[in-house]
Amino acid sequence: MSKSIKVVVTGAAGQIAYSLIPRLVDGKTFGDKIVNLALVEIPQVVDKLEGLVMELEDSYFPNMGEVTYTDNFEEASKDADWFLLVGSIPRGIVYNGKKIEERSDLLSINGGIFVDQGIAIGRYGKKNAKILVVGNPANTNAFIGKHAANNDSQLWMAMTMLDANRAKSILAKKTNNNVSDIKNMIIWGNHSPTMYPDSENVQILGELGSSVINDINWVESDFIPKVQQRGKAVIDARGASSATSAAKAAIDTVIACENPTDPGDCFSAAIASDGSYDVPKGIICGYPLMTLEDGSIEIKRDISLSEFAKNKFQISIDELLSEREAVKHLMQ
Ligand code: NAX
Repeated sequence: MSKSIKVVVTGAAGQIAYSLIPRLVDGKTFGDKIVNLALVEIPQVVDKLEGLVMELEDSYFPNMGEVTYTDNFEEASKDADWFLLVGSIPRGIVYNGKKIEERSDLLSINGGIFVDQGIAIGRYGKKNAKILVVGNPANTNAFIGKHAANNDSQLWMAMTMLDANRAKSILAKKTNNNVSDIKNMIIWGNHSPTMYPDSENVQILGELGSSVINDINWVESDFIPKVQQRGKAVIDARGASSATSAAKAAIDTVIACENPTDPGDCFSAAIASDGSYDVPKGIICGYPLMTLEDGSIEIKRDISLSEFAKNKFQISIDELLSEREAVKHLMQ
């Protein structure tokens, strides 16, 4: 009999989740494992999930196990292997009578949510649970959640795979290659407009990006800002934020964690710094990661950063430190 796995998804009635959830049970993301889903929403919209569950049933996914939905995160957390934390309060909405426009307000409100979710995950999630935070501000939400969980055997990540996929797509076009020819794509720092997408250490058909591209003006004035601002460009064009590409990136992250990384490659996600690359310990920072044969996930440590790269990366580290400062009242 196939093994089973339990996956919790928050924000399950939102637009990313609508693309994401079917792919969790399609028999590809978790191989032949039976996937039990626990879908979580806020009380105001949780009933809508009945419709999603009906659609999942009607789709007939052979690998779909039990599907439950709830507004009770603690209940959903019990013995879960994976947590995809997509739900968060977006900028621009009115929350408790106030329009949420400042990043500091966003940090504070979502931070509060992640304290409670972190406590539940630490207490009720599996010992080796993996947590991927998608809801923004993703790195700092993960930082708060990890602190609240207080369970170091679990792995907290914030999603930067979408940024890596965007960067690969731009580099593939620039160099007339396939996206699959681009490896070792690293997003350093914060999932925000300060992120540093690394065009120097990327491998294009096995050659270092620094020698293939060799056009610092294009890198600085075109490539980096395009990756940093791609989310906004999608919003401007679509009238809504990235959804299907964000769902694909979350799936790519799960697959990258569930399977050993090919030698010479890495994948992008933000995890707690252990001091690697001189990043202050504890902040959730975008790094090059590898999944080893035993399933453990490690930072790839042999990347060399140019002075140009170090300067760009430092801007994002400084932003993460200022976000940490803004939420210190939540770190009891
Ligand atoms: P939607 O507004 O469509 O859906 C979010 C859902 O989360 C809503 O249904 C809401 O009711 C629910 N929710 C809010 N608080 C919750 C809580 N405490 N527990 C459970 N559910 C809760 O947003 P969507 O487009 O799906 O985006 C979700 C999040 O992803 C946003 O924060 C967005 O900024 C973030 N993104 C992150 C990306 C990344 O690369 N890390 C890229 C895409 C996206 O912008």
